Amino acid sequence: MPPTDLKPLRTPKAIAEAVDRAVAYTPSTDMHTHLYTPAFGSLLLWGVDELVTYHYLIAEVLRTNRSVSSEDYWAMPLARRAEHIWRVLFVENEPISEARRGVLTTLAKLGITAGPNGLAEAREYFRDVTVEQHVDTVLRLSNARSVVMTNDPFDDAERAVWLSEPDPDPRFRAAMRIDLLLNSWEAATAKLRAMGYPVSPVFTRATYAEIRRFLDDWAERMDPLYLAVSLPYDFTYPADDARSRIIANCVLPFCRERGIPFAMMVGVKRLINPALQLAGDGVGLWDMRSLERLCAGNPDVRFLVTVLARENQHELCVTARKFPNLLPFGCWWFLNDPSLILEMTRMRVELLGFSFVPQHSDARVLDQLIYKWAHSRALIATVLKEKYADLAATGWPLTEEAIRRDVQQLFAGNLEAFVA
Ligand code: HDL
Ligand code: ZN
Repeated sequence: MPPTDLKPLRTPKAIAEAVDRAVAYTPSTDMHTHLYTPAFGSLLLWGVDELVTYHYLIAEVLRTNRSVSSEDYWAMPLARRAEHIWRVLFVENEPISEARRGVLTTLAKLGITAGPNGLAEAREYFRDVTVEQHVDTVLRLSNARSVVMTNDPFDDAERAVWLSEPDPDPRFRAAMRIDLLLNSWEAATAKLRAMGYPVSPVFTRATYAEIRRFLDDWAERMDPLYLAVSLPYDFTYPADDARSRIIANCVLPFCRERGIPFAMMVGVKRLINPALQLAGDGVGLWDMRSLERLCAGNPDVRFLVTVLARENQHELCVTARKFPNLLPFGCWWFLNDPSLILEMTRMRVELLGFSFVPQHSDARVLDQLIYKWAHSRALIATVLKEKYADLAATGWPLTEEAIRRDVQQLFAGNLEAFVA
């Protein structure tokens, strides 16, 4: 980073150049991904065949070439699935969508010239690359300082790795994910009992204690930055259901006593087309009065929240203005598109200043960090240039030092402070 100039930046051009420098140089903390350290083996997805068969692209290929059904698609081995997607979505049709452009951005930054032969060339590139080398390459190209995983103690494969006490990699931090506990209590009781936590489907004091013991044991093992859950669009709190009982009697006390935030990702309409499997989820509007009640009723608990419906974004910003213990984050899933990232980031700066986390990658495949951060950095820079130019137009003495401080806050500082 060149020495910053404390001379006020007066022209849009000078401001834009300072923003580009700060955004390019500032390392990010990626607060939500589905990545793992190499110690987790095949749980960490990487390489071009995984990149090309990302579930976003499965949804697109099935509608673009309807002659191949989802059953036909899933019957193919991975390599054939990748070739099918490449042919339909990149060769026979322009790779114009965000998920397709992302693949090409990643290949280009890896030095693989993207063209109709890109899949074959990329396979050649990956032939003698080790996963450890690739983690270093991808984190460097993404300028990601650290990556937060999604760690599910109910997942048998992942639990086995944790129990083997894998070597930690300080660049990868844990987040404890409890979807089964909060969204499928019946199934969770069976798993908890099998893990040695004798809970009963009926909520007794003993059952609450066993759920807490489970959360404490796994927090000791994982040292999570936060406790996370994906909740459906019709999530209501409080309600006369298992989810509300567990949140009130276990989750909120756990977060309060352990001093970590509760991260709620709300708005999924699970499997509106089951045939698409991971690609089959839809989106729904959330009645955010539940968020108001949670934030108002628990001022000593910090909430990280991202919502899936575009139509919920303005209310999330307004609610965050009312509750300092609420930190909005990211342009999640169906919102991770240029037109919506620009709209949401402008709204958030206008209503929240810099007191939010503008983006997370949600990367499922290691290589995606490259494009998800390249695309978002450019978009966040676009908004910052507009807003700083508006600020400078008031005569305010804007400096590059201030811009660097603000960008560090957005890309890492806000989250690190909120989880500390
Ligand atoms: O629940 C989640 O964490 C979501 O991000 C889902 O994993 C979703 O399938 C996804 O990958 N979105 O990007
Ligand atoms: Zn996710």
